[in-house]
Amino acid sequence: MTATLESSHALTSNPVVPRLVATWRIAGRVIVLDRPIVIGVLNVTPDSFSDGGRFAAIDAALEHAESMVAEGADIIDIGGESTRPQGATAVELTEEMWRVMPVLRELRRALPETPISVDTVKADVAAAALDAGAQIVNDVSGFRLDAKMAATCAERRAGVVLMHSRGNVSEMATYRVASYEDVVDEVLRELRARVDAAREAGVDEECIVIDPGIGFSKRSEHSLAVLAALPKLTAWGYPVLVGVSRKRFLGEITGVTEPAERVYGTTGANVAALERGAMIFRVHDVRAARQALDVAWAIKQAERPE
Ligand code: PMM
Repeated sequence: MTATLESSHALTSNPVVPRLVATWRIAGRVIVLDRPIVIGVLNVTPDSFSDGGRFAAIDAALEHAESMVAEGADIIDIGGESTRPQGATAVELTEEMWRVMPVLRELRRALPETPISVDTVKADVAAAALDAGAQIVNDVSGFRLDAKMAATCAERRAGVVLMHSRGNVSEMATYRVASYEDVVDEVLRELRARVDAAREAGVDEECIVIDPGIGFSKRSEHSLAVLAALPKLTAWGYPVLVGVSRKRFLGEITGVTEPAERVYGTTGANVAALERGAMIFRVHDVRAARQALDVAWAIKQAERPE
């Protein structure tokens, strides 16, 4: 672990010592984690192609990405395979490429300064996206499902998000694989194994971000326990990402059944995660996340020793 990463995380609860800043290396660029990083979600699944033709869909995706950047997104995460419990059937490689690549190429042209992440479990999609200018691979399987994924990312020195989940694409967002004796211990152990595997395959530690996988093979009580225990994850020294946006556990707590209306619950969970050391936030509602996290962060920065 580099001094920068270790020191920054070790010092966040000790404001007396000057704070060093953590970084995330992503294919030749560096993201400085000196404030919360907001990742805007750009799903290019069939639902997003449902009205209008294909070109209209690409235009709409671009417009959506541009508005997320205008609202304060630091990174755009583009995904062509749904993991939602109701809609998750594995997508063929050619179909996923067809969904993701044209949008990604246009995005690269329209927003040359914005880092692009590709949300995929397939090494071939990751390779094509990285070669077309994406810098980050966000793998919700933590490199479990494609044996070539780690080497694909390592060769290109891509930024990687290693997320905890269990099972394959069609079961990972369900409760089928959600039985735990001690959810925090097991998630930590299983995610550690993914980090170790990535390191062994040559992924640079400065490229790694870890994610406990909120709502993935986890019931609400599991997601809450894992969020409460985030300091155990941040203690490893890798930047921590959380994806709580609009998720089912928020609906179960608040009674809000429509995912798009869960922005207040999302905000609460993001701020609670920031307080526990998460620095990267994957969200649908960028404006709300940007403002809430910037304010919570400013308060944290104003902490004084007792
Ligand atoms: N959640 C979803 C998809 N991709 N990636 C990461 N790293 N973390 C997450 O929590 C995550 C993810 C599912 O959410 P969506 O279907 O609403 O995009």
